[in-house]
Amino acid sequence: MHIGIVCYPTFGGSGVLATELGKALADKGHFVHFITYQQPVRLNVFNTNIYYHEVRVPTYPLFDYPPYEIALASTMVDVIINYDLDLLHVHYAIPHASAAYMAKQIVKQKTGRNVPIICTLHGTDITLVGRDKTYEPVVTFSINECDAITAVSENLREETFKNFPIVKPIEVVTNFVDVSRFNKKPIDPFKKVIAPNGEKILVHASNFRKVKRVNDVIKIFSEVRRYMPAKLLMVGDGPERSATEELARELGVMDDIRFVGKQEQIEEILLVSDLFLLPSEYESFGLAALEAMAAKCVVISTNAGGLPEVIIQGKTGFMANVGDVSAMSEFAVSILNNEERLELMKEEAYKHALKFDISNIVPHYENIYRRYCRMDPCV
Ligand code: GMT
Repeated sequence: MHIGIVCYPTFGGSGVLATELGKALADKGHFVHFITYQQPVRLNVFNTNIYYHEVRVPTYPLFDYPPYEIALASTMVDVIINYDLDLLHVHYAIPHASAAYMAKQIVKQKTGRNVPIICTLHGTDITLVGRDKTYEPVVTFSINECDAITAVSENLREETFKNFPIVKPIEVVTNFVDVSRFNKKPIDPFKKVIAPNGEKILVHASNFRKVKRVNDVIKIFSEVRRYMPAKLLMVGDGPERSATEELARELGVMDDIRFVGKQEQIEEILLVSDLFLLPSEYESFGLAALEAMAAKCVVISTNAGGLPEVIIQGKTGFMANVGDVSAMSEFAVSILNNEERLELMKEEAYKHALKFDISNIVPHYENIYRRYCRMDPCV
């Protein structure tokens, strides 16, 4: 098949997922065309089946806000027609679903072809941004105009129906992970640099937005430090970073924390870590938690959104109510003090991650594509 993938090119979960999907589809022989404003960060491989089409947004002194959506729709039209795409798969509804609707109408008028649009809802496009009155009518309309809609968890599917008058079915296709990428030996010298005296290593990775409650990560770590020597790695960057650093200084734990910024090789970090902290206000799924599990990290998180669909309480990790720092800290201390149980849970986390392996999930997307494709069976 000739597949167009539209996504954000950044470290955010939706962009990571879309890029990994495109790479997997290309490995299976499909021709994959990424359409976005920058080379996606995880698109770090050479594959002759992968194309990248950059959306250029020409500026003009009149534009305080350059019209990205129009530039995106025009690029979609160009790629659909010139590369004879079978379908367009857009990730994150805003503004990709409405741009795709526009592109579809233009292609229909120009060529008579009806190009199927598949839209995957990822989380904040529904639970945060999309619900804003400023966007809601366009989001609802454009999602309803898609040929197929998918959500990354049962929870997100329910949230979508609860918050938007969607009149079409939504299929759940969960996030996935390429477990083989995480199934490696940890780099010992790297571990020694971070924890020279064999301290336990905790890690958090996110875009440091409010929804991630990054301050709770620092509070949990500060509690753990009261009971044992430990190190914390903070991966990523975003608006809450400086306030979080400030809190770490206030609590006197900054010397044991490293803010390492955005990292492409997240697996190297996860592989040397013991616990992954994710105290989010909401996660539609929690791809970061799944990647941690694939690297044999025990996850301590909230029970918000779709996280209970990913973590098995007491077996692969531990979940508490949003803001319950003391429950999450208590669990962290108790598991880090129990080497045997820690090792057991790491193995269980890995085993559970295998259920979400790329090989199990990508065929679901291919089945959806085939359903809407011109040819049957699609090639
Ligand atoms: O977590 C973020 O804020 C980034 C966001 C995105 O769309 O890039 O992630 C969302 O999509 C991921 C991939 O489907 C999910 O695993 C994350 O749970 C979800 N984030 C939220 O719902 C907050």
